[in-house]
Amino acid sequence: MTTTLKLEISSPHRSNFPKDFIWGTATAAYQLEGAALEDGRSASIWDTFSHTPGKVKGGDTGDVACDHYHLLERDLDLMKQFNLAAYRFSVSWSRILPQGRGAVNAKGLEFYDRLVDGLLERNITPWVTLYHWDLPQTLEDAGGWASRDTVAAYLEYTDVLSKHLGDRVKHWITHNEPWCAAFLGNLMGIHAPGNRDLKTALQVSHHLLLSHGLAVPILHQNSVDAQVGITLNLGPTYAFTDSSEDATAARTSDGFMNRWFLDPLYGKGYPQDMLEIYGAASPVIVAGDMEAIAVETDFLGINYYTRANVKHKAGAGLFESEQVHVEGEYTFFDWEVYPQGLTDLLKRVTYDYDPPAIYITENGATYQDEVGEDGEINDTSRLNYFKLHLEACSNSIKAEVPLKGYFAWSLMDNFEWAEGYEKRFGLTYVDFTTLERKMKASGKWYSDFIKPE
Ligand code: IFM
Repeated sequence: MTTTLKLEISSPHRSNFPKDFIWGTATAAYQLEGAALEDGRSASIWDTFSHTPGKVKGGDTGDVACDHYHLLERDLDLMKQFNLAAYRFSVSWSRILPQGRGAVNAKGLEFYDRLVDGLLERNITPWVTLYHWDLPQTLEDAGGWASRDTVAAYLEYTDVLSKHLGDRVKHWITHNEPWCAAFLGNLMGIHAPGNRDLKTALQVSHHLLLSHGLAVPILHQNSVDAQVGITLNLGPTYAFTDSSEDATAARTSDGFMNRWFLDPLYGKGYPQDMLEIYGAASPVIVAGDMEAIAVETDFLGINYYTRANVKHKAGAGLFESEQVHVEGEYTFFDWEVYPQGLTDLLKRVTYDYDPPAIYITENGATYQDEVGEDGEINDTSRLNYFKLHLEACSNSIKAEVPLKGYFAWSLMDNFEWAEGYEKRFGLTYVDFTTLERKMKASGKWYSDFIKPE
């Protein structure tokens, strides 16, 4: 079913973005690559999770996904057709170090050599995310991110990968959305590894942040003149009414989603109000951890999709609050389309944390695409979603936010985690039976918009 956004569409102007603004698209290894157990790759927690009955819609797995591993050359040409200046992808840790640490898999490195070299040959700058949720299963079996040993393993992986690619890759993202890895995976149990325990989730969040902090100097050492940052999924939270109870509920929700990660990264430590709420479940912190987490970085990556409207509800969970479904436009994920939230968020992050540079490392929407009789995919809603959010970006730049680039999510439809293949976020349509790719109307518009002038 093709839906059309009713929000008033104001088209962004390319001239409102600086000449050196970076335009890209983003993907992640498990969502795209397939070849799950080929050429020495071992299972990750997402292989285990997706093969566990009942965890992913339709029993879908990333075994084949978009088969990007085998269709690499074709996909590189597609990226060129998109006029991309940059391509953000993640590396599968279990392709590089199948046991999590120790023996290095040469075939795994070769695949990323081909990807990076293919990008550079096409004048596309590679942006590498080290960890996009796919922990090698062997490390999970040994305690996963709740164990401090996994931090050491991640640093070994970082060292191996950046020594190998550091001569050609100059943009590194340590983690993608640690909130999701920690809380969706360990508190809500809807992502791998599927735990439901607050203390575990908080300890995981601390170790993810710590591993980020300790990885930054390794990346700088192995990749001279590199730009290094972390990507957070941030969502501005709005109080449903003017009442002080709703204001507190919104503040707590902001603490859970945003401040729990932003504050320590920018040297403020974990927020006191959240530590009080978490009490005995708060993470174990070793002397020196907070200083390591607050290491200076070159940029902050922000993934923005929607906002939260929150109201107080006595007795409702730990935070005594609930999300309100306000009237508005929603995507197929039931996420509100709220571009003003992006401008609000960018201004607030700039004001409160003053990062040297910000990149939107993901932004996009899922709708139920239809292939027309002429074979075209006229995804007007997604196209309008992009227009609205690019306009929000240009408004932020006018307000002096140091926004330096934008990566649309995603280059193509792919494995949307617990939602399987039902939720399509691509600028390119993928037929998951034939694996044919076809640029959607949104993709054509985006490639035209970002074309070098
Ligand atoms: O597909 C995901 C991606 O892996 C992380 N950020 C959000 C996207 C859409 O849900």
